[in-house]
Amino acid sequence: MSRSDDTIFAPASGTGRAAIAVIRLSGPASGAVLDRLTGGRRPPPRLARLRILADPLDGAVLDHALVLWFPAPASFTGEDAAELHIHGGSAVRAAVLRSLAREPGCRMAEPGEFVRRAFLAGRMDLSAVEGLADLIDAETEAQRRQAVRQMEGGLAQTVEGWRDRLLDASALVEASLDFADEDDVPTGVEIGAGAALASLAAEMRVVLDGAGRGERLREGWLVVLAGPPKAGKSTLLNALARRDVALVSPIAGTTRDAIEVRCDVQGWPVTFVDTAGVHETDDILERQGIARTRSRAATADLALWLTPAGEGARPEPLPCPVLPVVSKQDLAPGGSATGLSFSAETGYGMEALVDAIAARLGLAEAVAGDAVLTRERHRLALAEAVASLERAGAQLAAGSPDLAAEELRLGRNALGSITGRTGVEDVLDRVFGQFCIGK
Ligand SMILES: Nc1nc2c(ncn2[C@@H]2O[C@H](COP(=O)(O)OP(=O)(O)OP(=O)(O)O)[C@@H](O)[C@H]2O)c(=O)[nH]1
Ligand SMILES: [Mg+2]
Repeated sequence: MSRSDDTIFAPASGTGRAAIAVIRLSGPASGAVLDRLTGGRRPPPRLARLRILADPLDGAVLDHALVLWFPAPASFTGEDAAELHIHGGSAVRAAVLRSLAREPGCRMAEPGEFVRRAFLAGRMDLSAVEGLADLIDAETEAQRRQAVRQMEGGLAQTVEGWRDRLLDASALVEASLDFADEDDVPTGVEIGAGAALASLAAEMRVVLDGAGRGERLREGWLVVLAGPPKAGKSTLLNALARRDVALVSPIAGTTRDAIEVRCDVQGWPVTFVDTAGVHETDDILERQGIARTRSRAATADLALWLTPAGEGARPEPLPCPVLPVVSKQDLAPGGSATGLSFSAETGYGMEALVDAIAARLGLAEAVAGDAVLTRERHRLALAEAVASLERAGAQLAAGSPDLAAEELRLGRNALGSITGRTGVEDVLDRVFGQFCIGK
């Protein structure tokens, strides 16, 4: 890790041509750099001012920019910080970055370094940092809601509440150590602490059992489109994606490779996989494609088995739940087809199809408002904490408060690691590494 008293800078907006680009700075030299770029006209704190930015080296005008100055500690990182809202062309950006790089004590930020500084300054806990990363990555409405909740401290508040109660119970146990009598009989204090621990562990276990839901929403669902050749799988994928991603043709065996598209289904992230038609064939490429269909289905949450209207359905067994549907409804409207029928060409039945997919995946129930754990990291830490509490309870009951006290210490550390209070050095790089430069 580079020196933390460096002043760092980076573009905070995306690359490419745009109306404006934002460059942020953070660190002790931020104010001096602003003075040098603006000819001594540093704006008042937290008020945007239009300034001419000039290269301190030769006075050449770089751009006209909106400039903001955030003196410590009231900034995102808690340090002296600044923002330059410059024009969003690549040459403008490059020129301003070049000038900044020449300023003494300044260097380009590493990915996630602004957030890392905010965390180290105590401006955000680790779970809020993860919520922020998820918010930036959120592709759907449900993901955005979950990320905002976590960024605003939903998880941190729950965990800190548990940690406080655990501290109280630990204090009781530690106190009883000082008055330990010789026989191994639990005292009244220990029995009280044991009861408090049991109810706390039970509460934590409920949240732990629901852990999959939050992780699920971050990762999304996988739905395979399967069926015989020419059933209209690729046409359906294009309709779901609302763009032409897969080749469509009247020739059987058009699709050979699996094509995946991430879609937004009523706010939920669902990846649809278009696959090769499943049938007997000698074509070696097609056979590989069919093998791929089966292997994608093995990790899928659902497969739609498409049968064109008017044809007999012969769904092949697949290693995931299968929802049989009837495609090309326009070819046999009013036909006797049973089950859900749709036409990707005319749009008939498409809404009902999407509803049926959402229902089969259980999207609406997937994340109740209170899903708090969103990552494996949280789940493992909470599982460790619950296990420690349960062991501590057993040791208290067995009259070994000293062993129980040690378990409770482990439990506190495990809980603390979720918000980044304790024992997180090893996860910091992973958490901050997921940000792009400028965040
Ligand atoms: N009338 C009608 N034709 C359709 C519909 N959907 C697809 N087709 C036609 O059916 C043919 C096959 O469509 P594809 O989407 O390529 O079928 P596929 O299941 O991907 O076929 P393979 O990739 O070969 O397995 C094309 O000529 C499409 O235009 C539909 O809803 N109605
Ligand atoms: Mg196809």
